[in-house]
Amino acid sequence: EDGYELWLRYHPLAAEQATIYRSHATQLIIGSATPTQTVTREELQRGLGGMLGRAPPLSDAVTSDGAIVVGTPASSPLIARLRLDTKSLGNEGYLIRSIVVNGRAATVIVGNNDIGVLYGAFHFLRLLQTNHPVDHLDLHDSPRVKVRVLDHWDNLDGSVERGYAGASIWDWFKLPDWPAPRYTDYARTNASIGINGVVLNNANANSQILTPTYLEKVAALANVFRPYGIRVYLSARFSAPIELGGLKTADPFDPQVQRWWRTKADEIYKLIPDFGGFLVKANSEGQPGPRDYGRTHADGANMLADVLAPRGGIVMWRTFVYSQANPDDRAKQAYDEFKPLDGHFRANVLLQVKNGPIDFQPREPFSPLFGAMPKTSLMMEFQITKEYLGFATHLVYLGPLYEEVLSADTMAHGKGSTVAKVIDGSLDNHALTGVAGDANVGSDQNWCGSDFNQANWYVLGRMAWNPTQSSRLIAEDWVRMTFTNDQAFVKPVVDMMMGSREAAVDYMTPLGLHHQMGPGHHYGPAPWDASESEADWRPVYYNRADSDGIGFDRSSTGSDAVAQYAPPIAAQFNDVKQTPEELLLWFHHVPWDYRMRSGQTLWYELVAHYTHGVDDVQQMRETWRHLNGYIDPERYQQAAAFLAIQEKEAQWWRDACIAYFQSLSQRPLPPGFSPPQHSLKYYESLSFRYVPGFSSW
Ligand code: BDP
Repeated sequence: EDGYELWLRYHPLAAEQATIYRSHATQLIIGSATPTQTVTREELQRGLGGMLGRAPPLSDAVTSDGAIVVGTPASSPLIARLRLDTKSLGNEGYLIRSIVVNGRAATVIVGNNDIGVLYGAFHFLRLLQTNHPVDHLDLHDSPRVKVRVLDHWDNLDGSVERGYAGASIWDWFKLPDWPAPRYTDYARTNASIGINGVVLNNANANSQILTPTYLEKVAALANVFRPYGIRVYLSARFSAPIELGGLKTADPFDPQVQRWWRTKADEIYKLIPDFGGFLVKANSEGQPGPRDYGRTHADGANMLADVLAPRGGIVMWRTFVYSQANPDDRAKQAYDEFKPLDGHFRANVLLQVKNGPIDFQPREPFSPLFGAMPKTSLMMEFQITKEYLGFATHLVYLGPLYEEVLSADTMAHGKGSTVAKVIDGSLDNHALTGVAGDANVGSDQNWCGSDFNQANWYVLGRMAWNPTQSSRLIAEDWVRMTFTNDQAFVKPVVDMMMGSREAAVDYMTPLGLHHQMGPGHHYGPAPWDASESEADWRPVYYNRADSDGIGFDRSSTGSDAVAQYAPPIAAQFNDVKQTPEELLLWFHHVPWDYRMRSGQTLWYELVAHYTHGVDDVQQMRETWRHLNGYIDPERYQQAAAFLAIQEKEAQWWRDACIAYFQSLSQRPLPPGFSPPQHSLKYYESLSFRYVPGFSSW
């Protein structure tokens, strides 16, 4: 067991269960006239064959009870005759129903299009994988979000920015002639959770990807992905007309620049007729952009959007901008820059907004852009790779983080204006909607650097499909599919996963602290660090700790970032007493002796939270220790070893942070809490030269 099969393992089911299911899988009626139909058939044969011991024989007609009938009304006269109501399913939806066909009990998996049918087939397989009864099925589902993409931060040299699962899975050197089988497995995996787009290259883009040599390689990947309903997108470097076209400018208003992009788009669409479009990181962290020419982000995005619109392409334009010339408060800058542009973007532009105002911290409040740009389509950007959450070795299930953000109420149109409704377009009636996840996939045999990290890929796909789903139920599906259906294993593991994110918040950045990680590589604690060249890359900029207290004053007496939220939320965050304590130090600078709701001081609670985080990880290890024997030794032992690393590093985080903050608070440790294992000097002296995912050495 090396984790390669992810959640699509299809291992033999327990004998009793398999016997029941076999009577519901006696024959398979499915076309193979299109590539998508063919891969759907193959997946069902593989899945049913694996789980039941043999795949049901293919048939043209329903002749026995237990038939499975799969397809679209347009491609199957048999399905057309059933006159199922498929209107509500849209382009990508499906229904799965137990009905009588030709006097025989059958299960039908039907969509309006082949891709919906493929999604339905994966859902049906999941029912078996999770031991769900299949005799009275009446399911239908369709995605609530249109563009569901993975953003790869993969560089052309094979490195992956913030990648903790080995090198890039794209072997550019061997493409286009060698489309490795792994690409097909990648596509199957994505389709199984409804991902329908892939941005192949890093948002910090190299314009080489737009050269004919690379576009041929991109086209080869697109050919592999197409049957699985997956479009390719590319990160475009805004200055490509200069670098590749020899122009003197990349000014979006320059006719030559516009012509260059039009010709480039023609070239791309000739090779890849269903090319999805561009992702652009502009005027952010040194990337070129329209601001270099005195133009706005809307000017830049619209120029590219106009080029792509005739071919159905879109632009995903990132709002992750902060100017280092303006260190007032980085948290305010995306809003300041983009909010005034509301209503200025073309219909085929999606603004890609990170979930919080800073940068994928263990906990952030939702970005104030959600709800603030009603005339613009905003898509969500979540990070799947755990840059700030312990890399590959910490067990942190991100479902609760995603759920917390999506269920947050922006109050933009009164109560119930959740972030999920901004994202699925229902709040302001947007048809173009999207969710992106910054991928955690690499060339490691287990794809994600650890088996538990696979759950984060899984939950991203499921929540992109339906942003109101429960992360606990998704975790349960994942555990059953990935490990076992044994309830004695499933329950404690799901509980452990659900608590894991809060544990990481506690041992890293409790009570609203943020960005306390080591400079540059973001590995380990460094709350004292002021070595970075830019103020807003320094942990001390964010914690503002001194002898009086700790926290970033973003209230009206400070940076006033709170004013970017809708009035009721702004009022809540502005008031130290009403601010949820989990975000206290995000919004307020608070004295060490400040009285918390528990009646204890802030200093006490800070120490208690750090300690609690470590205790939680110890508890996770304990839970895992009791589960030896339920799963294969290979995956069991790796998780056990990684939990040991996590415990060691949680302790390091706690001790280093307490040592530093104690040097400022000058308070004794509250009774009952053990002192840091080493001196502050020791923690400060640690340095890490070679850390994965960070190549700027
Ligand atoms: C930060 C990463 C950096 C990325 C940047 C981005 O530290 O490596 O390039 O975000 O999203 O999280 O563009």
